[in-house]
Parts: sequence; C-alpha cells; structure tokens
Amino acid sequence: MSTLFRKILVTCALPYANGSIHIGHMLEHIQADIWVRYQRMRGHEVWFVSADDAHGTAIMLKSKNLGISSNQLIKNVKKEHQIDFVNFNISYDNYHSTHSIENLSLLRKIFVCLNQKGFIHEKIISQFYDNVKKIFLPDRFIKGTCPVCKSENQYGDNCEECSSIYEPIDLINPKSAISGKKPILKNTKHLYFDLTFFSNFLKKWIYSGVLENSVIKKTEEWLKIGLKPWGISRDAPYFGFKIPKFSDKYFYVWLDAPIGYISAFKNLCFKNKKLNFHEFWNEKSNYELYHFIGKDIIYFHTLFWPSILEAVSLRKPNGIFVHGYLTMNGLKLSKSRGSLITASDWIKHLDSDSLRYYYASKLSNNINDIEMNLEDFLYKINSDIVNKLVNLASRNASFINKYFNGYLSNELHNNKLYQYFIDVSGKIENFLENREFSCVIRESMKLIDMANQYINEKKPWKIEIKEKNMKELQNICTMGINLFRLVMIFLKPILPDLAIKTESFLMSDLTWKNIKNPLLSHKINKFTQLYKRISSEKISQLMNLYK
Ligand code: NOT
Ligand code: ZN
Repeated sequence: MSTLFRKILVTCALPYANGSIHIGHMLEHIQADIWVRYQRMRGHEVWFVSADDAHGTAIMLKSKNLGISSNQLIKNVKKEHQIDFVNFNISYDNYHSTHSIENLSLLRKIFVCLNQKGFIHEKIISQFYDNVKKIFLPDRFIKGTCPVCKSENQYGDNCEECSSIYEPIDLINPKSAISGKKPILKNTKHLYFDLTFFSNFLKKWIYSGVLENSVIKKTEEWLKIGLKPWGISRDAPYFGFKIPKFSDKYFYVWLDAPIGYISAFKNLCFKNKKLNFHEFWNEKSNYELYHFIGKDIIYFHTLFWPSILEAVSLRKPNGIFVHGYLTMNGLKLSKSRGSLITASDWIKHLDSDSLRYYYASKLSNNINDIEMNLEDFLYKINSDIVNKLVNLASRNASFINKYFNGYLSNELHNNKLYQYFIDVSGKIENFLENREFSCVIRESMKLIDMANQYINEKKPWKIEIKEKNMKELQNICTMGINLFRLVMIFLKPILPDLAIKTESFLMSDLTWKNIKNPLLSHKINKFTQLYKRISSEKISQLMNLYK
C-alpha cells in the first residue's frame, strides 16, 4: 500500500471545551500523531485536524459556575488545549472549534437536507426535568442504577460497566446531577433523525473493512437489538446552535460534534487555498478518511455518523480506529470520571517523548485498555531510551569525535548486520501502518540490543590507538552510529524531540527513503546529551500534585 501515493485526512475525537486535556485524552492524540507522522514520512499527503467540542449543557453550567460567558469559557479552554497539543508535538494542520461559522453553516445545510429527504420527525416525549433548577436534564446529568447490570452511579444514556444503551427513564432510582433531587417528568417536543431507515445500509457498511472485529461485534449487538430514531434537539437553556423555525430548541451537541470534523477541514481549506473541499468530501472521493476515537463513543461513529453521511450523500470514513481506556493502578479513568494527570502538569515535570514512547510501547490496533504505571514508566524510559538507544550513539560518537575529527569511515565494518536491519524495516513498516506500535518498539529494542551486543564484542575501547588499528576502529564506530541512525528512523514518528536532536547530531535528516544508504565519509557533530535520564524525584513531584 505504501508505495502508492495516498491522500489522507485524519481526525481525533473532539475534546470537550469544559476542562483540561489530561493524559487520558493524550493517549488518542499521540496514537493518531504517530500514525500521521509515519504516513508523512512515507511521502503521503496527510491532513490532520481536530477541534474543541464547544457545545452542550456541561459547558453552559461550567461557565455559569465560573461567572463567565460560555463564549469566554470556550475561548480560554481552546487556547489551553492548543498549547497542550503543541507541547506534546501533536502535529495538527488545523485545530478548530465546533462553535464556528463553518460548523454552523454546514450543520444548517445538513439539517435542511435531512429534512427535505424526510429523515426528520417530530415527537412529543416526556423527559426528566429538574424542578429545582428549572432545566430539562440531558442524559449525562441524570445518574442512577443501570437497569441491566445494576451498577450504581451510571449516566442516563449508557452504562460504563456493561456498555448497555438505554433511556434515562429506564434508570433505577434516577437523580439530577445538578440539584441532587429526584427529577420529575415533563412533556416536550423534539426532533428525531430516522436512524432505523439506515439499518440495511449499516448492516453492509460495518463489514466493508472499516472496523476491527471487536468493534464490529459491539456494533452488531446494537443492530441486533434494533435501532431507534435518534433525538437531535435539546431544550433551552442550552449552549449551542439554535434550530431554525423552532423557538427555544437547539441542536444536540452530538449532531454538530461530528460535523466538526468536516468544518475543521473546511476551515483548513480557507487557510490553504490549494485544498479543494468538494474533492475531499464527495461520495466518490479518492482521499482516505480515518477517525481515531475511544471505545466509549463507538456508537456515535459506527451508527449515527455513517448514517448521517449516507443520508446527505457525503463520503464515509475508510476506517474508525478505536482504542481502549487509560487505566492507572487498575482504575478505569474515563473522560468524565476520576482525576487524571493533566497534560500541563505532566510537561512541567516530565517530557513529551517519554509519554509518547510509553504509550507506543503499549498500543496496538485493538480496544484493550492501556495501563499507566509510573514505576514501570520510569524503568522503561531509562532502560530503553537512555541505557540502550542513546548509549549506543554516545559510546561510538566519542571515538569518532576524538580520533577522526567527527568523520565517519568510508565503509561499514559489517555489511551483513546493516542489511539485517534493512530487512527488518519491512516488518516495522507494516507494524506502523497497522498501528501495532508496541511491536515497533519491541522490534526496535531487539535491534538496539543487537547493535550494543556487536559493540560489546568489538570493544572499541580496548583497541590500541596505533596507526594500523585506526581504520578498524573507525569502521566499528561508523557501524554503531549507522545502526543507531536506522533505529532512530523507525522511532522518529514516536520520538519527534529526540529525532530532531539526533538529526542535528548526525548532521543528516532521518528519512525513510535513505535507509539503504548508510552515512559514510560523513561528518557528524560533537555529541551532546540527547536525552536526560528521568529521576524518581520528578515522578514524586508530579504525583504529589494528585494526593
Ligand atoms: N467530545 C466528545 C467526547 O466524547 C467527542 C466528540 C467527537 C466528535 O469527548 N464526534 N463525533 N462523532
Ligand atoms: Zn450496566
């Protein structure tokens, strides 16, 4: 696949604009960014976008609590989010907001189209209402016991324990999360999207190669239970876009959130005049589209989203890449529960490459949860990056710098070993393409071990500094530097900061297309520390913030 020129658009789920980015969010942005950087390295045209999800009751209530307008809140939060993503080297081409002119205009167009095609119906329903706070309660603001597995403290729309989907009315012992009181039922008119019409389309689409098996299974379960019309309106007070011709009704945040994928790209087209919006979004487009998401929002992306796109004749995604939750000490840390280390706290004490490396070492293309253990983290970073990877460079560079004026030899000491690394690169390409990043790390570390083993055997430090030995010494160290370079090419999408430092040390860019050409008769820079060992004090300082 990678020999063809590809045009690709990649998205991450849009973070809510009501709170900070934490390392749980970062798992997804890092995962997507590694893949994006790899595709770019292979010479493909890749556009990487996301946005803040800026609407909904939570944002409205949060701004009220803070005593600022919702507009001000989402502006502040977006700035913060963007700084976090830059700090972790998430290479977005555009980071937009769903509270944008592009999103409003696309949402209206899509709504009008759905309406004209007869996919929108009105229905009067009775809904939970907080009579103390005078507000209809969105699903996420009602808590109670799951009607299926009986777990307590579950949201009104789905259970985080057993993943059942249900209506708030089905909850046992419901309570308003705003006032804590038992809500009353009140009638209200709402708009529904006719999701049921798309059952047959979905039954084909989910098998079209866009989903991993575990995700297909989840989706099949929902299809088996049968689809229901999907409510797309919410009552005032709400922070969002108003529905034309309805007084006091707003579009549900989950309708304009996925449209945010399209509008983030639309806004990018505005900034980059070479991009053609329609070329990308028409049904026959030959661009590829991939969404990275967490397993908590599979439903929205495998049922609602493709149906909406189908209904308005827009292109569908080529893949929905789903990851599991981040757990810490075995605890599930979903977006909405538990206090997770924020991205900004992390970066004050530790670096970005270390988190990227740690996640990569645990990530695969399945929906298994990822366990973050800071002791294991410390050990892995110091042992892999410092003791193995960077050490290989430093122990060889010292000889090249000292005796050869920084010049690598004109030949390798062991062409066979170099060729072996090239042979393994094909495997690593496949792992990167298929998002099996833990395998990339495993294979890379195997190679680094081999390279260090080779140096241990050749013992350059034991070679007597004599005219007749000098060529041999230079060849051995040139070999070591070149093997380090190859592994750094493989790891460049994962470790962008270390890659930049390595490029300046090697005085050569790390590119995929040059792996077969070793650096020979080439001058390298003086070796300066490429990566700093992580101390346990740093970890304790960070953890102290969360006691
Ligand atoms: N803000 C949502 C969340 O769960 C994600 C929205 C993703 C955009 O954090 N959507 N779609 N579809
Ligand atoms: Zn349950």
